[in-house]
Amino acid sequence: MHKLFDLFFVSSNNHKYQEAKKILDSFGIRLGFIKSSLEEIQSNSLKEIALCKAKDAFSKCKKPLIIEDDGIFINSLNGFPGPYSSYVFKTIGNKGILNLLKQNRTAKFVSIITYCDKKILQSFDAKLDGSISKNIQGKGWGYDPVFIPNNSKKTFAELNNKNELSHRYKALKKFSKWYLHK
Ligand code: ITT
Repeated sequence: MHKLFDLFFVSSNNHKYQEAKKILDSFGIRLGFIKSSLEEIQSNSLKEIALCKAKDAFSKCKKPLIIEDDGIFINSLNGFPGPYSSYVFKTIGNKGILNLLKQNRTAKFVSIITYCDKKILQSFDAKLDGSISKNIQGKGWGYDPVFIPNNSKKTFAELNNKNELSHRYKALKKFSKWYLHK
């Protein structure tokens, strides 16, 4: 019998899964979804948080899986919200972020994908440089309506090729190269 999925994405965030699935489909990897809130330690390091999430996910699911930890880092705010991006989005949201910014609007999105199975725990990271728009532009989830990647005039929410250039795409591309040759 053929397996339906090669591996699973464990997350509470369906948007992240939908994008990861499309991206991995394009590399020939079939990604299933296990919706679950994972233990998130407080740390300034996305990689440490990702490792902890992956171990927690594996202890719950016992299947080959990936998890993802992301952050948006704003230069004029010394990298804030960084590892706290999810909490900051839920509390002050995009309007709150726009109110904090003046001239320097440069920022980056970082993604860490961590793979875990019985024997392996391995992380892949990527960043995408860009800036924060002056207004909310377009409809999208999370920070998509305010993040403009470099060399673009549009936000992630306005672009139709986000999944071909995002921080998530870049980290999953690294992961795929490794996964398909392991
Ligand atoms: P998990 O259950 O997978 O942890 P989460 O939403 O809490 O889901 P993170 O801890 O990685 O995920 O939080 C990062 C936050 O950054 C996320 O909640 C979004 O608000 C935001 N974010 C991450 N990637 C994004 C993207 O591609 N576009 C817009 N916002 C994004």
